[in-house]
Amino acid sequence: MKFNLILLVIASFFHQNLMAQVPAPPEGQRWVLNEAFSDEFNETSLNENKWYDHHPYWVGRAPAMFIPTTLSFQNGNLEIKNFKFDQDSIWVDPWNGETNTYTMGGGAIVSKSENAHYGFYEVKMKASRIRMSSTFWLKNIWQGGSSNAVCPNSITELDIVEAVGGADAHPDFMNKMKSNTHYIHKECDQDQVWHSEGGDASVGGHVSDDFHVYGAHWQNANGIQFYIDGQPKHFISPSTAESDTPFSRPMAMHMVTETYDWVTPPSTADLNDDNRNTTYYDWVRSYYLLDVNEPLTAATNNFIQNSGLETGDFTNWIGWGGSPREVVSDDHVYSGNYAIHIVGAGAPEQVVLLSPNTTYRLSCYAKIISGEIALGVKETNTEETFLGSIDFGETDYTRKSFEFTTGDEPEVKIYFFAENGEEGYADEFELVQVTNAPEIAMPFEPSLEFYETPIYDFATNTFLSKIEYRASIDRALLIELTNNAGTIVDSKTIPAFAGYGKKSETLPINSQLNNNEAYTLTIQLIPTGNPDVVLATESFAFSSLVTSTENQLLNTPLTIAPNPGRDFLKIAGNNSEAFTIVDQMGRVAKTGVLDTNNTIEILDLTPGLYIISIGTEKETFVKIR
Ligand SMILES: [Ca+2]
Ligand SMILES: [Ca+2]
Repeated sequence: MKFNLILLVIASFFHQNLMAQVPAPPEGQRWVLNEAFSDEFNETSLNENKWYDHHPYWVGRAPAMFIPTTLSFQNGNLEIKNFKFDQDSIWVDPWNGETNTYTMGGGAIVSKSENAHYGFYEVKMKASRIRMSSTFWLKNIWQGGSSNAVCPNSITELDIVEAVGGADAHPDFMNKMKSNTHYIHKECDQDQVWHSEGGDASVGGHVSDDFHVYGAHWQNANGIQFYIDGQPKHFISPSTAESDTPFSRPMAMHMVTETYDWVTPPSTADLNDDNRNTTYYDWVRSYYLLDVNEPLTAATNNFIQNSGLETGDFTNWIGWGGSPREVVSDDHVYSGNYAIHIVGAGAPEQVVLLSPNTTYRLSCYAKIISGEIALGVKETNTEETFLGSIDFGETDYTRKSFEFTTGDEPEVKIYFFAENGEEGYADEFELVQVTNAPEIAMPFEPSLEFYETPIYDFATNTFLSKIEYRASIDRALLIELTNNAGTIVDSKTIPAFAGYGKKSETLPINSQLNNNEAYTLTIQLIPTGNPDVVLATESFAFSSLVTSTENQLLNTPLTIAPNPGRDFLKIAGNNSEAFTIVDQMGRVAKTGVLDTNNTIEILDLTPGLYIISIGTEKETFVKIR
């Protein structure tokens, strides 16, 4: 049985976070910074570990060629300053033999990693005011590296924002966040076909007047939610004309200024005007979702071969049973083109050689049609010594992981085991050695709040707290119950790993709460091992209504309307009955007898939360101003 102990919220429920504009994470997960696609641009030169200073696959759309010298760093911004060439440049495209004349320089920075996948991507940008674009987008290349490497073949492109600050003939590009999705499809020996779905929303001003934060939550293969300055705006479902899961492949990140074939190129005067010719990027930040209780580890090799099943078959895998046990290519795939499908009893398995007496983390994405399917690992010796496992029961794809430590035997077998009657899918298996990641500061100001009212469970004498927190580095969370006198009744400390997370945590109470005593449940974000420094805090004050004999929060509740109320309460009860109203500290605020209309005047009560008792019945109500 669960009872709600609503009582009084002392601290504010809502916090403004001016640094990161990420949407709230799902319960049990947290947003963590995706470093390969994040940069504050506060240095004096480009971080060459992360970025190309040009486009690795493209010289640019004539007449603007990508030129590294357009890039510079000033005032904490990356600037791309477009400019007019002293003389024209002729360039022959080696791919198609086309000759183009280039007359001006644009700029491009492109991520060296091509592994941007589901997550949140945002840029703080001020567009130039010429007829060239200021952009932020993700794109991949043909699978296999060229259009004919495999067929059918595809490219996906996610244009988060394309602004053209000087596009007088196309005002939408000056006032709106223009977004697009392209699925470029090519059948064997045929021309490529584009399937595009776009969307836009008003920026609330001219794109060249101010910096704005343009964000996109790439949720899954079928949907992207776009944001302007932290506010959700348009949503795009990419075309499913060629694939049920069109946006499943990872991409590279691009920040680029271009000329378009549908906009007259900028004038020389515009290109020479330093007040108009520059696009400014203050920062770019990217995040992905991780289990709220999983520490960040340094990137190490994935020991699982064919981990995403992208060979299209069980290459490198073994297994037994399954009816069927198969590699599928349908809308049950998590990413790429293939995933595992298993109907129990059976298990796809893989033998992996690790190091002895070493700690590893095994994870995969899975979704379950029926039952609970276990991802596990055991030794390959005859005893098949069990090393660890985790169960999946989620009907939507969820990533789960667990750690295990090898014994003296370095060879292990991983499995995804479905019992009779169980069915599920799995993709993106990962087995990595656990080593501490270098600590990075994430752009999250410390914050804490209860995102749901704490619940007291009588059966187990525990509090359930639903806690939302933000932490720039790994921190700890102190959960504490104190009584009226400020004495700690019970407390516990848990990790709050760097990021923006939502975790559900229980606090067992080892004593009986006293009837009508005031208690406070407090949560504090603290540096690990240092409870004397409080980075953020939030508390709930409440008056326990636990009676020692009945062990009940409330007896049969009364029917009260309106609740919250301002002037009168109307009670479903008998007139002439006596009532008592106490405040949340247990103090009597009003007593009386129900009138013939069963109403009670509450005009004289100060706003807040009260408990009314009539006979053996009790109920809480809120008096509003
Ligand atoms: Ca900056
Ligand atoms: Ca896959």
